[in-house]
Amino acid sequence: MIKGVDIDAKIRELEEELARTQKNKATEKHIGLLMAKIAKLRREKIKQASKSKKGHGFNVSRTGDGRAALLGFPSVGKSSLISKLTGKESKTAGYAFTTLDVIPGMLHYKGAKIQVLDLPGIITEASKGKGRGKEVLSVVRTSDVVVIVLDAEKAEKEYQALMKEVENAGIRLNKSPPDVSISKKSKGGINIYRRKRGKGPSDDFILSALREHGILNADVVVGENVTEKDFIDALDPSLVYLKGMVVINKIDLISQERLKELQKLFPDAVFVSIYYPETLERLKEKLYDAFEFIRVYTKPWRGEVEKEPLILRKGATVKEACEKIHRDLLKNFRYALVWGPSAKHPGQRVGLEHKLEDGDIITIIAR
Ligand SMILES: Nc1nc2c(ncn2[C@@H]2O[C@H](COP(=O)(O)OP(=O)(O)OP(=O)(O)O)[C@@H](O)[C@H]2O)c(=O)[nH]1
Ligand SMILES: [Mg+2]
Repeated sequence: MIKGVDIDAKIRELEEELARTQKNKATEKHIGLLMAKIAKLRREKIKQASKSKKGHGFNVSRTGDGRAALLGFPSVGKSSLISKLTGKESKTAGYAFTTLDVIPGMLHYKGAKIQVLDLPGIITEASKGKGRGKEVLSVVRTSDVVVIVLDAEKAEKEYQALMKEVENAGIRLNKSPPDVSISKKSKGGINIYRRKRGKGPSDDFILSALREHGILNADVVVGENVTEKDFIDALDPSLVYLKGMVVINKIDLISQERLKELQKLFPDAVFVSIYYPETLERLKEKLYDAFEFIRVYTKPWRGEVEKEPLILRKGATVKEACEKIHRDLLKNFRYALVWGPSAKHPGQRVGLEHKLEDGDIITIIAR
């Protein structure tokens, strides 16, 4: 295994070479190779980061219906916000790196329980191991929603720097996995199919990126809007695709003009101050919305529908509902009956893979 520092040096070297390489027909192959190599080294780094320093307060067990992580530079107000959102006291102070561990709090909102993690502030080059950034980012990877917290006075710069760290840590926010499918085969070479002719990375780029991953025989389908970077992402099974939201804090310290400017730059951001309670209520609501929770009601066989719904994420299946009800239910599962939006007809009989929808009623039949 290559050691951390060597990987950094190697990545930097390849990145410099990539920056130097003029893009044209003749170099496409080489660019594909470089990008694939960089991605592979990054993956190695992430793997090492998640392995190191286990049991130092960075492994918080998952409870509640979903997990959000507060990510930001030091002193932007992450700990202050978690206290306001969840009532959990996390030390706050006017100096940087007040928080040194992962502090979990629980936000109860509209019947859902959201675990919110306060994290140590990260600094530039966190993904390369500066500070405890690598570990912080590996905790972020375990969350469902990433809350990027920015200081209103320097939001633009912070945002750019944080997004770079997030990307380098193998996290993709508000994106779906690229529209690329790769079916490996034992012979026949590489066959490239395009959803739209002439769209997507060049054949040379694709061939050389695949070769770098040891793929010599495969059917590859490339979607219309797939960029070179997307294609490299598609080869990377370690990437996580999470929901992201931007929170801009300390708006009590900026002028109306500055606020207007920020609202233009970050149209989807939530603007808050710990001194403006109504902004914190809005933050709770926006955070809750980001999870896209659905409510599913259980009904015992021949019994009444339970009043308390199960809170699941959008796209959840019967399997996830079972897991939520009881650990052993999955083992003894036979089938389920569903009434409501996801059912073709009332009381439809379904299996574990059936996708549930908000407002469904479900009866699980177990052995
Ligand atoms: N004016 C103003 N100050 C705030 C606001 N939110 C937090 N602060 C102050 O900013 C300082 C840093 O806040 P923290 O909550 O400790 O920041 P943090 O992001 O947790 O910092 P680290 O743990 O070091 O990463 C404290 O002095 C807070 O009182 C706000 O909305 N307005
Ligand atoms: Mg803190």
